[in-house]
Amino acid sequence: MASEGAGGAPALFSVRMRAAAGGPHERGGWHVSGAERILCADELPRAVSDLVRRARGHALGSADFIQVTVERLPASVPVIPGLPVTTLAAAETGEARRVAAELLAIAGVDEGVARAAIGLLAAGPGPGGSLMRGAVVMDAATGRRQEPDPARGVRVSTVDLAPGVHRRVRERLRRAGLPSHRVLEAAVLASKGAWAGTLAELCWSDDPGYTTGYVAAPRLGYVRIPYLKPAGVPVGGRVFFVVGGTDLDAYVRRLEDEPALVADLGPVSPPVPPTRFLEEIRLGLAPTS
Ligand code: WAQ
Ligand code: MG
Repeated sequence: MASEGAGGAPALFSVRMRAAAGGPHERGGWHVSGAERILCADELPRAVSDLVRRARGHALGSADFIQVTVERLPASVPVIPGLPVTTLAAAETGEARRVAAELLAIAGVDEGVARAAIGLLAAGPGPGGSLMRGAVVMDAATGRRQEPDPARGVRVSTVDLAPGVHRRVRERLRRAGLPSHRVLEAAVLASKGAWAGTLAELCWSDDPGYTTGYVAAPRLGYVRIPYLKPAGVPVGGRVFFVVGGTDLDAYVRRLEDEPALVADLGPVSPPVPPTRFLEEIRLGLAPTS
């Protein structure tokens, strides 16, 4: 029987996983995998075992440190909108990165800052070109880094699709021919970022086999860009761009600590030529129209 929260709604639990190889993160292990879920009580056992399996079978190496935290959430969790999903038909990394820079500029990031951020992810955004567990927070006008800990970064946490929506969204992504698990997780994370006040986000994976990245912004939606990274490169990361004068403490608290449920992802569009998408956005057309 599902446990009840105040007011009779089923209680919700945050499930967070982080995994490392070569020891825990705090003792020099390298980060292998992390995940966030929000679930009803009866879904917990299966979800926890899925996360452990995933950490042990990850492309970056099998974890020998896995921490799973299960925490009951307050009775009422805000429900936030999900971004629409568009895929651009970019053909190679040079084009992909030019398009990413243009999208970031349209979203309000200074052009030079956008290019610098792409260079930062390519080089490895952590100290000495290392990977970060979380995201860079960057001033969109000056390029100054704002995250309190530049080795760890800021981690978007306690977010998931609303209970009962997963299957439908996964099905929608699969019908569009997309790797549903990967896209779902990233688009949910980006949706929370947008809700928290992020001007724009840039991301590609540190997984050497995964080359599609994205730019996300309230005005653009979640825009997938194939070949944003060349194949075989084990370096990636995330950059959240914020406008100057953002209350950083409140912003980071929203991303890391305030739970949110994404009502649904927006529509999932078939691949579109980058030039056409850029034109439509400049004309002020919504990504889904
Ligand atoms: N919060 C903030 N930053 C994070 C988080 C998080 N919860 N999780 C990972 N990062 C940062 C960290 O620096 C990683 O190195 C980097 O992002 C990339 O993480 O639609 O898989 O999990 O097909 O490797 C994009 C999907 C996939 C594109 C991104 O990222 C698509 C991906 P990964
Ligand atoms: Mg990864």
